[in-house]
Amino acid sequence: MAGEIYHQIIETKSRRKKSLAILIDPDKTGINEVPKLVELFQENKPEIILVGGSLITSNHLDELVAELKAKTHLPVVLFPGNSLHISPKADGILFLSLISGRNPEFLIGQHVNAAPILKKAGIEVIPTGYMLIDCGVATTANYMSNTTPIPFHKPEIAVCTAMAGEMLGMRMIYMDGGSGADKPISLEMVKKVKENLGIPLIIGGGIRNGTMAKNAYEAGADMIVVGTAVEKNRDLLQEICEAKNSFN
Ligand code: 1GP
Repeated sequence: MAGEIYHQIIETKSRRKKSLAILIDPDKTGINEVPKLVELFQENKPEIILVGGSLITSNHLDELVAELKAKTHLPVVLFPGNSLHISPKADGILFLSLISGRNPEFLIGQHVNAAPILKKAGIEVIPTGYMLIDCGVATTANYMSNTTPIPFHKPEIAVCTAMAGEMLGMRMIYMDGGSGADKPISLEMVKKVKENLGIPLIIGGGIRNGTMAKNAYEAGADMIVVGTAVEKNRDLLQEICEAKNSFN
């Protein structure tokens, strides 16, 4: 169950510091790119490397995780789209329950399949209330999960959903506009959720520069997740880390 990785997240939060997770999509990242990425992470250090996505068509997840682990000391944590996206080589997994949706398959179904595999693998499991927010484009996450995201201008729904997630025992809430979202989640929504939440709040989707990162942190994100922007322009990592460091 939740262990060292979660402990670090909580510890960082309790010191009022911010964290950064870089999301690596196995379909967009070859094994040969790992050394360059790791080099980049040495200068601009995220707290966590997330690996995964809603749909994975490549077959090198295990190899990618192993390579990342071999080359860096950063925790490598799975961000799975379903129970097939598990690598026992990872340090941990965001055990996502898609609480913004009403599809039992992603609330508990996939988890039943995953539980014995995770138990055997012995990797750290972090129960995470996962909330998809409509940020302007149809995302793979919405389509693959067959769920309706929370409307962009309905912070009150997000607040109640996040509160319910915490009451159900989730260890973190991850609000996600989806990979490559047109715009990030509204700062008003982030702020209102934060005001009503005791557990760490993760914000991701459509964060494309240092200002957006700063805004999300300022509104209340304990951790932000950046994928697409850094995938397209590796140099952006420095700008985003600077935004994080301005709080730390
Ligand atoms: C997607 O929150 C992550 O699930 C990251 O989104 O790729 O838009 O940064 P981006």
